[in-house]
Amino acid sequence: MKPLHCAAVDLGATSGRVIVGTWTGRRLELAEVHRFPNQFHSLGGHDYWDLPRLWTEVSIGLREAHRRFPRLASVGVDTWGVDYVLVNETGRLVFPAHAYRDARTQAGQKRLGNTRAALARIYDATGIPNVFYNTSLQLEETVRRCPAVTDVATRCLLLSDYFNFLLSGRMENEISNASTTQLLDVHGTDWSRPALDHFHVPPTWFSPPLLAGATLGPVRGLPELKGVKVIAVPGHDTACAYDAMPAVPGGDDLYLSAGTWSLVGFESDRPVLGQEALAARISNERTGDGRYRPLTNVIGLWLLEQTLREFEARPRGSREWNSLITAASRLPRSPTLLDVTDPALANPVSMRAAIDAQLIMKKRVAPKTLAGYVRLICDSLGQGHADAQRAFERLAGRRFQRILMVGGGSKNRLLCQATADAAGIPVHAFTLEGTAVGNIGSQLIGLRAVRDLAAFREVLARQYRPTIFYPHPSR
Ligand code: LFR
Repeated sequence: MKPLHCAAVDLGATSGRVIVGTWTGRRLELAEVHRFPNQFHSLGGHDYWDLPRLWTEVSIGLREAHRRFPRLASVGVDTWGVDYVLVNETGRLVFPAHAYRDARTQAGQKRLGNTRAALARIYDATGIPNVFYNTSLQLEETVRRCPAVTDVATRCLLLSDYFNFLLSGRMENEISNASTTQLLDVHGTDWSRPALDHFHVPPTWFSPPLLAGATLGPVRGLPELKGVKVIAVPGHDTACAYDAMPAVPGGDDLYLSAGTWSLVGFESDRPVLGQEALAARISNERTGDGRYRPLTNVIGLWLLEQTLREFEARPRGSREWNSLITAASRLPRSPTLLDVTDPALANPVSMRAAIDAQLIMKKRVAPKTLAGYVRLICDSLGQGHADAQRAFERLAGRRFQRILMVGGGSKNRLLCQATADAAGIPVHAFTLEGTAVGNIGSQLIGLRAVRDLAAFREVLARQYRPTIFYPHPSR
């Protein structure tokens, strides 16, 4: 067959990239054509995304993709979850795009958390626990504080939906990202009226969610890319990362997409619900084809990224990273671990101070060196991953044989080892851009170049060899 080229636009909260996948029928070759940093900006006490800049970077990347691969067949967009825009019928922004770490949802989260009946009702309806970043809480706050927004906004698009709109002119809500909102019906594939009503969100802001794989039309937003198709891939980056797991059929694999967040979970035909699931913060998000991906969001390498900002000796390049990880690995295992579920770690002014404060509460001394913090953070995340694994095993009646790990964190051998040690099962760490690979896989399936997800994963399993970390429980 002739090689097929698909471009993945993959936007994360701290960096974005455009990657072209070339499919030969037996292998997937990746070429990163553009990468850029991303961050939110604070203004007047709130946090906002710079959307014009993101679009500029996406355009640069796609033009470059087209220059290097003139026969580019398609493009798909995935982004981090929960964040959205409010637009009018012409697609014009009518409210600034807030970043999910903005503290504006704190009051709403507390309100819901304090009403047990409502909390259980919303979890039963949506399968999503009460987390500060939920779209539901963000929209509730917007409508409460700026009620006139309901006069001007006609649609709510998750960020992946919005970029699809900018590219294709079509306004759709794709299911995997829709499922991160806490507004989707966990028992079906449409929006949850009880949840929308609870948070005072106008139901007309959403359209019935689209399954991934659908073609939205040709690119209209960038004249150079005329004829290239826009395909609705799983818009949620974590759904894409899970699609890229070289998993064996049968459900014995636990997935870990380790980046700014650690997303620990698995795939299932049914959700994991009930009081215990809520207490374990199990989030029943959806795959692009509408099945379930029960997962727990562990705070992730955000802890390390933010701690590093406070040290001048921030490693540059892989050599320096390597020596930092080696230095941390030589230290003894941390006797006291951080409580990685502590909300004080979500967006503190100083991460180091927030970590130290937790240790002081536990009557422990804070690390003196950067390597000491790295050790503490990796050990604590490893334990957080294992706690999620045990909760899934208990509540979903599964027994996982291995953990498949993708994302930036899979290059951090201390984190991989700490995870294997705490979980008691091997970690198979894949150096692969999971989110972009899953995005491309969905385009290939949409273009009918690959039969289905299982066939795609078989190719990945043959092509990518993992580094395996076996557990040493005594360490
Ligand atoms: C990862 C991710 C997580 C989501 C968090 C906020 O990039 O999408 O899955 O919980 O960001 O959107």
